[in-house]
Amino acid sequence: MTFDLFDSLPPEADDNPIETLAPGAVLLRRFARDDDDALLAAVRDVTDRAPWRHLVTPGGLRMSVAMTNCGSYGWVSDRTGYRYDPIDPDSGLPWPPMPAPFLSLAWRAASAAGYDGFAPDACLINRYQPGTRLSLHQDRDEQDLGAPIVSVSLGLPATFLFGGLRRADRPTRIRLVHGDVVVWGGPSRLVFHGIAPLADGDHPVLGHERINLTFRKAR
Ligand code: MD6
Ligand code: FE
Repeated sequence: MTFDLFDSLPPEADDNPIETLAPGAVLLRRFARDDDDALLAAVRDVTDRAPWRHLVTPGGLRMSVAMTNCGSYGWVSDRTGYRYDPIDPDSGLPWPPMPAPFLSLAWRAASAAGYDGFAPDACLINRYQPGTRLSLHQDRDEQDLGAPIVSVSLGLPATFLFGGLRRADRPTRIRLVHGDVVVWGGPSRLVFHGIAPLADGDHPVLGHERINLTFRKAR
């Protein structure tokens, strides 16, 4: 595996390797590291207007991840199901617009991964605290499954569970740290994935939290 990874890299990319996780899915280690201040300031602008909340699954369980959204559509879950909604149900207002640093990072990461012209219209923002987990799921509520998803990790490290196309496929465990970006689409677009319970730690920028941004083309 190590041989494949380094063999596929152009020589100048040693300090920013593009690691293939599966066909269509790549890990850009530390790609967003230098954008962290701008991204986190933008997260604060969003959460001032659309505060963190714990959604309820259609089965009635409160999710341990706190969530909010920005962009033209937000992903929401309630007793009636999952959907993309242009209105924040908590405020009755449209979601905050997608901040410029979000759009720029998502476009650059998608492009580096081989997906040109990515123009997300939704960003789901997840907040994890020690013990928070996200159980195995597929992201399949988007209309255009041809577009990739760009996922940015900030703060405490997490163990990403990357499974297969069947729920029963045993996931591989991938450590994601501050600034890591995962881009996936194509044959991996509907892979089951999740986050193992977050281990406690003290991150220099985010303390006891992990924040994840996932950029999508919802419509
Ligand atoms: C997380 N990410 O990293 C959860 N979904 O906190 C996701 O659920 C996810 O990273 C779709 C595509 C990429 C992801
Ligand atoms: Fe997901």
